[in-house]
Amino acid sequence: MIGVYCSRTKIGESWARALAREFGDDQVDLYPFVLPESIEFIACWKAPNRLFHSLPKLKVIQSLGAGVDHIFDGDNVVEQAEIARIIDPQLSVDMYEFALVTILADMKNLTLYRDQQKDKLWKERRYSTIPGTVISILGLGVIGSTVATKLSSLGFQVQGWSRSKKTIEGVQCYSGTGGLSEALSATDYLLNLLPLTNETRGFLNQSLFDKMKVGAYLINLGRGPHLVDEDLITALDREQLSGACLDVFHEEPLSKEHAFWDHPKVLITPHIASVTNIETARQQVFENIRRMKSGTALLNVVDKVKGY
Ligand code: NDP
Ligand code: OXD
Repeated sequence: MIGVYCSRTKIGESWARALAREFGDDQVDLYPFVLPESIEFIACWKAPNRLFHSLPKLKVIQSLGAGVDHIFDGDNVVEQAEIARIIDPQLSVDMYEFALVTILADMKNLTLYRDQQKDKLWKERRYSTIPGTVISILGLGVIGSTVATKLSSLGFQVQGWSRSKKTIEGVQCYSGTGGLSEALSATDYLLNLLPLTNETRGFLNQSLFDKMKVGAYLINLGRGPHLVDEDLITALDREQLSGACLDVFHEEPLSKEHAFWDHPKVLITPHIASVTNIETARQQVFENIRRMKSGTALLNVVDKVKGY
């Protein structure tokens, strides 16, 4: 039996329909589960804490997104089950497009002019150009490496940082703490595409901002808890950073009381940079169900020790 849990109800229903078409209605149990004791495979996004501990036959936990922090953070890792995630070229391309438009909008001062328009203010500001702009990407995994390659092919100067050293054509790759400081000091745009783990939580903090080129711009596309919110506000207020685009937050939706909403240098987007597309991602989920049944190695398995 295949269980489906998605915190976004409509998306859960769409996955359940797609799975039922492929494997039969009687094989799919959409939360709240009717037959929890029969579920062997769960397709999930942000399931309630410890839900999977109540599924005695569970063999596979399939994240319906690229990230798996919702499984580790939610205390939903169960010893007997493997964890798999979505790896889909469409997800990487969508992320690239989002990063590109965010960077160009800031380079050409579009949000500033939108604000000035409200006051009918005609005031020019210098803009920057692609060859003169340095972009640094934290995380050179499936998504980060695609974003890096594509931005580099447009003519940006691209640097990237990861746990293990990478070689990517057109991208200056760094690893380790020394390498990171060097990369940050030259950065105009910092794009976070790290997974959320115990090691990366709170990584975007005051000490990192202090190492950045004055006036750099932060784009957080990873997870909310990568960022120490108060440290960002301080860095923006004392002009260490010129602005930030935030797509992910500690709490989603972002609380109406949060200081980010009214901050003139913060652009908020509702965790929409790159969304799993059922059409392009479903085959790998179907394939993992078949592989579980035949006892062969799963696709896109997550390392339970590393947590990503
Ligand atoms: P991957 O697992 O493929 O890549 C992760 C990268 O981060 C790897 O290069 C890895 O290094 C590096 N990394 C992990 N831990 C550390 C560390 N402690 N220090 C330095 N580098 C580290 O992930 P994806 O590229 O598929 O996705 C990245 C994240 O993007 C997701 O986890 C998710 O949080 C976020 N995301 C956000 C979306 C949105 O709409 N906002 C949509 C999709 C994803 P190494 O290669 O050496 O292992
Ligand atoms: C993901 C996400 O991890 O949507 O896929 O953030």
